[in-house]
Amino acid sequence: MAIERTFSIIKPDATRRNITGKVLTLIEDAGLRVIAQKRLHLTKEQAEGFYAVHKERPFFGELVSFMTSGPVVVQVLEGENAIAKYREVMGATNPANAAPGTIRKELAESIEANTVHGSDSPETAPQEIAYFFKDEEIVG
Ligand code: RTP
Ligand code: MG
Repeated sequence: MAIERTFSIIKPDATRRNITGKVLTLIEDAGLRVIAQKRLHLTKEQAEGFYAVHKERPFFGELVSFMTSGPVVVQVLEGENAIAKYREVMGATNPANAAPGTIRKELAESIEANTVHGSDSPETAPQEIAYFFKDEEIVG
């Protein structure tokens, strides 16, 4: 299996509850390695740009206000099959539908305040990484 990189955001509901370490434990326990990380407070423009794919969706405005409601932690994760593996570790978008042991089942508050973001494909992962990180900030 290929070693891949994926992009992760620990969302404002997790920084507000001071549980970023619990999220990180589930990430590392799954065999994923954090090779870049920083804490940011997203601007409205950054959040709108990042989630531009959802701009026609009814929840877009609320999503942008949630994602700018507090600090986030952005990360690059590396590991075997990292993109699909992290989606598995995250669990379903709605925590009510997420499998036991997943980040969203164990830690998320709601379909919106769902604790983590992860890239959904080999096309989006490098684009999302480049949106937040310069090459020299990533130490593999
Ligand atoms: P993400 O992009 O954050 O990794 O989550 P995802 O792929 O599982 O879900 P996606 O459909 O891409 O939705 C992006 C984020 O928008 C919020 N959302 N709110 N109120 C709603 O019905 C609703 N649906 C989605 C969530 O924060 C979701 O993660
Ligand atoms: Mg998504």
